[in-house]
Amino acid sequence: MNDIELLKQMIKESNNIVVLTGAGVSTDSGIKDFRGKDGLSKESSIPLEILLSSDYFYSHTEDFYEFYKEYFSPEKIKPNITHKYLKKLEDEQKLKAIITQNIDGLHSKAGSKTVYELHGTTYKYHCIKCNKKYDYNYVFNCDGVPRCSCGGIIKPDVVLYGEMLPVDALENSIRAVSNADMLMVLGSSLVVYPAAGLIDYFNGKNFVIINNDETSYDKEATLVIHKNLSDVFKELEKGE
Ligand code: CNA
Repeated sequence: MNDIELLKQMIKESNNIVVLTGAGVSTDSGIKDFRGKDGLSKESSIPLEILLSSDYFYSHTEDFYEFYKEYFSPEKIKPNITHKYLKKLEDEQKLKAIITQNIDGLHSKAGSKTVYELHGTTYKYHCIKCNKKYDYNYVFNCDGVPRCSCGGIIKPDVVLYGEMLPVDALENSIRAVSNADMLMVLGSSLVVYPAAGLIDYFNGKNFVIINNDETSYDKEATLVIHKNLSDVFKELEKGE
């Protein structure tokens, strides 16, 4: 049996699949990842852990937004075959939850319903002074730093480096992984915690990692596929 046939077999025998996704699921939608071969960390002169930190947001708000708006514009981006395949698995009631480190909203755009966004979303914003809510249209149509009607600075509902993860999303994720019979980790370098640590809660049968590069969790997985995600899901679809 080759890798794809094995993966197909695992999906077939599982009824409580949970998927943890990272930036690699969205590279084929045109959004660069951080640590892959064409990742943004190679282009940026300032480390991303600083550029996207809470400290930097408050101390260099203009520079923060200049980078953020160029890189995270949600316009025109569309779900790719991986997002769509996961939506189909949910419709078939095999997949119970997607836990994502991504902030691009593409799983929801693909129609997936149970999505835990551990690092928040580029679609939602709030004023740091009065907490009034804003959407991305408002923020991306403002020049420079977006301001609230009260004069306060508007901040993305994204978890920046140095900030806590949303408690609900984290608790729901732990519960989902603990109950899963299959865990798939897709397109993540698994170096960002606590997201990567969720794997430790898995007690089920099949633990699958699909990623271009090696990860430090590869040796713990039942199946590791070092291939492009779109190619893998195209092959899965072809065989149906
Ligand atoms: P990462 O550290 O950039 O790792 C991505 C991994 O995916 C790398 O190991 C790549 O080799 C692999 N990869 C890239 N493209 C593919 C592909 N097509 N097929 C298979 N493998 C691929 O990203 P992580 O998600 O692990 O790191 C977590 C950070 C990155 C989170 O805080 C995210 O918010 C943040 N991030 C999010 C986005 C987004 O929302 N789309 C984009 C970039 C970074």
